[in-house]
Amino acid sequence: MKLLRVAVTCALLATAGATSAEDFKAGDLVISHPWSRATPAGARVGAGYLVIENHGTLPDRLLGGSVEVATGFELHDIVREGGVMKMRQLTGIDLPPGSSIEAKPGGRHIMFVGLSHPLAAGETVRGALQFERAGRIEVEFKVIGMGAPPPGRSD
Ligand SMILES: [Cu+2]
Repeated sequence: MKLLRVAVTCALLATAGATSAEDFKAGDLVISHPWSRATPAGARVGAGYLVIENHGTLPDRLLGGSVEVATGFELHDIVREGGVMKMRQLTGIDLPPGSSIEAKPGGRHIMFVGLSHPLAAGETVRGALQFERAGRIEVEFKVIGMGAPPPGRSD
């Protein structure tokens, strides 16, 4: 029954989001549900989350990207250092053939550094991801409210 409930939830979400493209495809890569969270006034950084699947037979690698609302775009991981959780910048994220990676709160994520304005719920952040093999893929991050549940899968 759990599976059924998940399927129903997904159908509802899909209907609710029917007006905005949530999947971005290029070659063998599928990028699902890019999203971001609203930021408090004065915030200089925001975070981006998404799922990337590599359906191909060759490896690829996410190298970075850009967004219109910030001067910097960084890939981060969260690591424990002496009992303290810290963000660490990554030079890339590997996408082996057939793999799927998820950037999500508490784990790997994208950091928008030097925001030109605080991100507001309902806003769309336009940008692009840069891959080693697939090249540049344009995406849109949907900004949700500070307490809103993330879109897409939640496993
Ligand atoms: Cu970060």
